Parts: sequence; structure tokens; C-alpha cells
Amino acid sequence: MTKNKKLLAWVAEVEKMCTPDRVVWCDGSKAEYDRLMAEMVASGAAIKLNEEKRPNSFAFNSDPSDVARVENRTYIASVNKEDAGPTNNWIDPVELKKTMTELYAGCMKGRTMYVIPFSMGPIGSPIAKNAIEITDSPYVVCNMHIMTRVSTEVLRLIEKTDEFIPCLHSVGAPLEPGQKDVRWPCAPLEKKYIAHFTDENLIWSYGSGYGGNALLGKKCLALRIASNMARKEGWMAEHMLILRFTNPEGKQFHIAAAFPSACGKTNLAMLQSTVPGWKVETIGDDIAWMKPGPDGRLYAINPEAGFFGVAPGTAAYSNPMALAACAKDAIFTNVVVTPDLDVWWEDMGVKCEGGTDWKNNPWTPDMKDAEGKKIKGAHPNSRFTARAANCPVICPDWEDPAGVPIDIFVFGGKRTAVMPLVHEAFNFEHGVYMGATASSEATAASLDQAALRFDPFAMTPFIGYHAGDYLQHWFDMGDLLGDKAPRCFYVNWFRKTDDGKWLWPGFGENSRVLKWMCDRVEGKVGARETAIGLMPREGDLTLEGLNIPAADWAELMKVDKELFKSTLADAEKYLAAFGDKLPVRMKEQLEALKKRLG
Ligand code: OXD
Ligand code: MN
Repeated sequence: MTKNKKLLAWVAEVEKMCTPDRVVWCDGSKAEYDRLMAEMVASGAAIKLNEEKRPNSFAFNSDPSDVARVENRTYIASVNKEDAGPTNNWIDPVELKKTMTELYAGCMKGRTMYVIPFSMGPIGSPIAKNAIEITDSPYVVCNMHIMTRVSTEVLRLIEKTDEFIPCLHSVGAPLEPGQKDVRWPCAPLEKKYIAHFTDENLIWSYGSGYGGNALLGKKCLALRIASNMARKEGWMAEHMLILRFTNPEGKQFHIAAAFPSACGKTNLAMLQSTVPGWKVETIGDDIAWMKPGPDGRLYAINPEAGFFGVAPGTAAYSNPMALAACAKDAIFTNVVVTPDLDVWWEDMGVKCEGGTDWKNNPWTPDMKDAEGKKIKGAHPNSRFTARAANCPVICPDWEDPAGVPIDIFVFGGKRTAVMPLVHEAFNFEHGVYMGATASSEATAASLDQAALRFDPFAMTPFIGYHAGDYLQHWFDMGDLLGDKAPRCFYVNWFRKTDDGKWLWPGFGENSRVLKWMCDRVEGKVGARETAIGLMPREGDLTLEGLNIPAADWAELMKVDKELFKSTLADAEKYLAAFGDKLPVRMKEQLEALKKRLG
């Protein structure tokens, strides 16, 4: 409990509105986690996994309608509509509060209301933020234990500062007396709302128990609300992994990279370098909060404490470090549970005879649907929630409240054609253009997406204000950082041949590309100038031992001016939606690129 009047008043107000059977103040302790998990196992919501194979780990299956973030039910409810901009859904905050208050009325009946004090970032760090999530989902409480720092210490800080970010969440499934609960309570899609009242830093989420819809510290607070705060306060809240790359002489480079979901962000964050003597250590796999430090450089912290990683595709060949991170103390959502009570998912790199699939049905790998298509055992957006501290390559100082100085920004997306393996921006402004026009093919992490979408800085679903102002903020940060601004690069690990073969081996071999970037920063290698940016010269990016046919390499490095020109019209059309708020410098960059392409 707390003595803070503001917090007590808010909790009392929510209790009155939602009418839970009881209120529990969480303390983040192991005893609390164990108690909630035991209750969920007893109710049938959770499966306790084999203690020998997967110590202290649990599996959950969601309702089939509640498997991903719901972007078309996510709102930026700013007072002024134009503050939400073209990339957000907007509803007037008064109207949305009215609609949601009606939904919230009595919505926690028959349930426990948990009050979770948490910090995004190391507790007490000058970059960290204190927050409270109120939820009626014990699954959310346990995930928050892993993904954030849940502690009564946060209550003490709130008592001192009188400041916290209120985050209200309900699964939207009240229980009548005697009514038996379902395994995964949630509300139908048309009743789901993920709302951000950005003028008062308030989050209201209703109807979904899944991931970013419900673990409100992640996308809602650390990106949508924080991006607003960052713009006002002169810092950056970005959808970026953070890694440290150390060369054989011990020199450290810090890289922050923005990719949309399912483009291998977690894999890159934990990459096993194949470049002799070079080593990667992880600081974060999803979000970076970055502020200029006293020396004028940009310092980054990971505001999270765990990884909410996409399970399918996580394998010994792709990301052994993520597998190790979820070898114990983990939560799995929507994966296959095997008869010996372990977990499995597609592309895990191990054989599976069968088990119970994510829809709770008996499943074998040879099962097909009516159209003859293989039935997947795990949902494509199934997840592991793992403690960052359990990752073998976590940086020893990943929790340093001062953060790490960023040398390099990497942007990218999944493009099977057009985009070469790597190119560098001519300067920071050009880098902003590259990040702003990044595009990617669709992902399973969101329910509503076109086949190819422009995704500026991989932030489309997470910019909590007008995207034009957001691009301007990037230029402004460049002005502030001057010659201390990170160098900008664009990568594409996903090029394919016309007959569908990957052109680049990816995974650990991506370290070769990162090394080229570090060599560029150090001035050790030159580059050849192309119309779209600076690219490796012959031999500068070592391919030794890779067996890449010369023709494939040429394709990976090709800048097809005609193809690029044809994509410019799409970029122009996309940026036109930013209206008057499209920064002048974006237009200048676009014109300059057009000219270079001839
Ligand atoms: C995520 C996402 O879950 O970006 O990190 O969707
Ligand atoms: Mn993400």
C-alpha cells in the first residue's frame, strides 16, 4: 500500500468503477509470482511445464480471437485531432472515456483487481519512469514481473515525487456469481480498446489479455506515451534493440537498430558473431530510451527487464541465446505443449512427434486442414516471456542507469527485392530520410496489415503523436547532437532470388555487416558512392568462408536505379499523407534522391 493521496484516489476511483471482488497490491516478490502461478495452474489457465526440462516455467493458450496487438482498436485520444496524425486512429478523449467508462462499469466483477507498481528502466534511474498498472489478469501480473521492475520501492518513489503514469487494464469479462471462468477471458474485437490519453499521460486498455494490448509498460507506455514525453523533453523513445559489439582490441561499439516485428530484432540483439574476435552482448531487444549525455553523445537504456519474443523461428541455428534465456523461469503463450510437458514451435530446429496445440487440441505435425494445408501447432505470433538476466550474453552493465553511448543507428525491414544488403547514409539528415521511408512486408504480430507497408523507424503503430512531427523530432535531435550524432545505416537481410532462394545467410553472419559499419565509424574502410548511399567496396566486407556465388553477391549489392525510381512514387504518395507537417528536409531529401537516381 501507499500513503500517496493521488495514487490512493485513482485506485479507489477505478475500484468504484470496475467493482472487483477484492483489491491486491502487488510487491513483485517471488512469493507473489509463485502464488499467482499456482492459482492459474489450479484453475486450468496455466500448464506447469516439466520441472526438469523447463524449470519454473508455464504455458498458456489464449483465446483464438486474442493473439496479437490490435492496431485497428488502438487509439491516440489527443484533445486535438491533428495531434494524432495520419498513422493513428483518433477518437475525441471525452467521447472515448464515456464509451470506455460504460465498458469498465462492473467489468471486474467476480475478479481480483491487482495494483502493480512498476518502473520502466532501472528503479530510480534519471531516465526511468514510475508507473502503476491496474489489471484484473493474473497472467498480466506475472508477465509484468518479468518484463518490468515490479517493486514496492516504486511506491516509495511515487510518494517522494507524487508522479506516476496510470495504466488501467481489464480483460473485459466480468463473472456472475457461480459462473465458471474460461481459460483466457477477453472481450470480442469490437469491444476491445487500447487507448492513450496523450495530453494527460493516461493509458486505458479494455478487452484483450494479449502482449502489447495488456502489458501496458511495453508498447503503450514505453513507446506511445514515452514518444510524446520524449518529444516535449528532448529525448527519444524508439522501437530499437540495443547491442554492444566489441572488437578484438576491446573497443566497444553500441548499435541501436529499428526493425518492424518479425524481422529478427531479437536474433540480431543476441547475435553470435562469426567474425573472429568480435563479440556481441545484448542490452535490449525491443525498445530504446535515449537521451543526450553530458558529453553531447546519445545515451541509451533498455526500459524493459525481459524479452517478449516471437517463438516460431527461434532455434539453435537462429538464436541459441534466446533459447537459453527461456530455458527456465519463462512463460510461453500459444505454443505446442509436448506429452512430456515441454514446449515446441515451428522452426525450433528439433523434431516433435505431437502434443497439444495452441488451440488446446491434440496435434501432430502431419495434420492438414480441409484445403490440405499443414496445421501449425504454435500460433505464428506465439511468444516466450523470458528474463533478460537469464540471457547468457546480456551485457554485464545492461542496467547501468547512465546507459550506453550509441555509435550506430541501423534501420531496415523485410524486403525480398529491391533493397540491397547494406548501405550507409551520406549524413544524419539522409539517415533520417532512410529511416523514415523504411518499408517491410507483413508480420503476424499485428492483425491488420497490408502486404507491404512503409514503416518509419519501425514506429508506425507506436508513434504517440503526429508522424510528421515525429520525423521533425528526428531532424531536431540530429541538430542537437551535431557531429556526435550516431552514423546511420540501412540493412536488408531478406533478399531472395526470383526462384525464392535466400541470397544472404543471415543470423550470425550478419556480424560481418556490423563489422563493416564499425570499420566505417573508425575510418578504417572507405565506401563507394551510389545513388542511394555509401556501399562496401570490393573486399571491404569479408566474405571468407561463406561460399556466396559472385552473381548472388552482385545481386545483394545491386542498386537497380529503375526499380528504385519506381518505388519513389509510392514513398511520395505515402509521405503526402503527412500534409503540412511533412518536414521540409524530408522533401529536400526526396528531391535529392530523385536527382541522384536520374
Ligand atoms: C513486439 C512487436 O511484440 O513489435 O515487440 O509487435
Ligand atoms: Mn516490438
